[in-house]
Amino acid sequence: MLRIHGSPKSRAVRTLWVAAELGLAYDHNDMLPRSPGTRSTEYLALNGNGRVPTIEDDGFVLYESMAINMYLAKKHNSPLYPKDPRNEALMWQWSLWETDRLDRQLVNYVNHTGALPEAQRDKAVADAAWAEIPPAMTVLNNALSKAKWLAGDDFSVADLNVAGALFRGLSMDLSAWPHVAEWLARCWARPAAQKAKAMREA
Ligand SMILES: N[C@@H](CCC(=O)N[C@@H](CS)C(=O)NCC(=O)O)C(=O)O
Repeated sequence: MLRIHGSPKSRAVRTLWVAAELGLAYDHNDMLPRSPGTRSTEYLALNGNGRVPTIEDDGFVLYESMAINMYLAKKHNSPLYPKDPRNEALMWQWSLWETDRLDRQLVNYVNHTGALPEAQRDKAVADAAWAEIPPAMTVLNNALSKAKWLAGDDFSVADLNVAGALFRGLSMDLSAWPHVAEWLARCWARPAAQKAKAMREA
């Protein structure tokens, strides 16, 4: 049995999205980041980082949302996992790229410009994050000006991983990056994405 640890209001939304795409049954430990459950001895034995998401798949423990999504798609022989080695490599490239260039930057920017209570916001953190976001969005926009999807001719885990991470982009002004805006809307219009989004917004 698959068990997914992590609230849809966290990066676990990406894993819940892939699980919906694959039609997987799972047990959900809906646990917010930094909540007591993430600091329990039991959870820290699974993921010593105390972060979410983590999965347990018949005893196999895995954390890091991008890796989890690739693993689940491959294990279930999904067409979302690119078969062609170059497209597979592009999926790795874009997933790692997002983690490096945009992931924490977007979270920091959104948190420190509005999501956190005002007293906890730090303008320096928001500014440092914003210094990195436009160049990365331009890289993504250029790629999407030449191709409909990030790794091959069809929607794949490459798109899911990057679009999942850009969830916060849905509420940002993306007019400077029209190809990103159009692609992001297309990715999040998928029924499985809408299901994950509804869980997040519940
Ligand atoms: N690179 C990790 C990041 C995981 C992560 O930072 N998760 C956040 C929630 S979105 C968390 O659990 N934060 C708790 C903390 O900072 O202690 C992944 O993609 O899974």
